[in-house]
Amino acid sequence: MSTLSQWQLRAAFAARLSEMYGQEVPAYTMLVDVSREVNEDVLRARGADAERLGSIGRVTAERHGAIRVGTPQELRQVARIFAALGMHPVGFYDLREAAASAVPVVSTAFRPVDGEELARNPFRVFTSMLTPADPRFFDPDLRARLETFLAGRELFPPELLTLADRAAAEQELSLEDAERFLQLAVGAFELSGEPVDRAWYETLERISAVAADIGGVRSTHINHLTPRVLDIDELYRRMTERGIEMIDTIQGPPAWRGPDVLLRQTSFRALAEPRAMRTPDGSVVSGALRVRFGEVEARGIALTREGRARYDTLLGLVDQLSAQAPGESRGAVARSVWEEHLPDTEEELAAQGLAYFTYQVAADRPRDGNRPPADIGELLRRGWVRAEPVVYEDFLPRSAAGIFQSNLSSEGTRDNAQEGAAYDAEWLSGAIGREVLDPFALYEQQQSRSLTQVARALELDGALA
Ligand code: OOG
Ligand code: NI
Repeated sequence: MSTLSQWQLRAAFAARLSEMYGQEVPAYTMLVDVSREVNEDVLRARGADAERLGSIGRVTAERHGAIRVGTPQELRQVARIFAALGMHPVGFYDLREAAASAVPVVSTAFRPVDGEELARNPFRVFTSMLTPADPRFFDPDLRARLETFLAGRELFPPELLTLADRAAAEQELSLEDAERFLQLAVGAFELSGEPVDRAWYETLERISAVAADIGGVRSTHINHLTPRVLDIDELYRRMTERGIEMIDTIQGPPAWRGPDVLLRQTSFRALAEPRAMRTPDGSVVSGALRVRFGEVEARGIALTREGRARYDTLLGLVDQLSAQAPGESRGAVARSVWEEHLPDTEEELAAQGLAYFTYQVAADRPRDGNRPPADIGELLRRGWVRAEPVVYEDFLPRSAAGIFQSNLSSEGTRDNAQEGAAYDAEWLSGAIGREVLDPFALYEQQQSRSLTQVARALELDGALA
């Protein structure tokens, strides 16, 4: 092997980032170990069923990272690095209003988009960009200072970007270039030893801890790296038993009897990390910052637009009912809402068009000489085809905001009397210089391609829908 392909670069980058982050944040290593133990136990207990949403190999290696940058230019550079790894921007998340605390960012996720690439290595990175132009957080003077500060820093060395462009253009790198690229790329996300200007950092911190983490320093760093677990309730119990103080909830859908859908996540605050600080008189003292955290997630089936609308409505209903019954746990309220309003089998989720599946002709389909029915529901019922759930590969804005918020020590400030700066997926596409893809369209495509193949294999005239 004399070259590394893009997926091999992606897998190597994820593995090296994980090794680096484990050295920086030891609690991460514990989280990865406990996740692996839980996954092995679930596999033993549930057998093949445990792999319904991904092979154990994929799930064990699976991580998402989170990074935060300051400007559209920095975001464009990040996009070039991820393009080298076969990762594309998917989804637009506006977290500025999704949290009670000040989280002045808009985000997207870089990830592989086609099924084969996802199966090889699904590494994804939730990427947030600061919004200095939003007057609810930054007055004109602070905005100007912040923009000047950001314009004067360089997060990614030119050599890294050149190698990234080469990998994207040629879809591979020589071993030597790959080694250099990986070193530079991992290095760009390492915590810097350069002293932090304490007065500047604190000025931003008064507005938002997230703003200080992004715009208060001259470098960037990985904020967290999240393993995937097959039983997040059990993981939560085991981490708590080990003395790790988790945030008080698991975000996203509740634990319930039906299929896992979308994404459930929980986290804990990492320890304060020593950072050199430069004081106003120019001397360097040792200080500490507590900005990084540990997070873990369980993934479920991707919901269609209708399914997602149902999910959002149910969350609202859970809020309302929990407010009316303060004595009851939110989890219990959510479970009963779910049981009342969401079908509890994959078959019904598919039949009602609430979730995405891919379809294959069954190897043991009936061979009685009859023509297959031209209806997907009938084909499933009569054993002609099988359905496989499509895994949710994206994020949830409300959960993301909840995770940001629960790990902040101060609320910061947001002046709601001001009109917020407008951002949307189209704006972000323009800023990045690449189209921000619509996650629903990607899942839909996966499903409809499989239906086309089934129709062809069974020689059905019309299209299946
Ligand atoms: C990103 C927070 C969101 C998730 O998994 O929803 C996130 C950040 O803290 O930078 O990572
Ligand atoms: Ni995360």
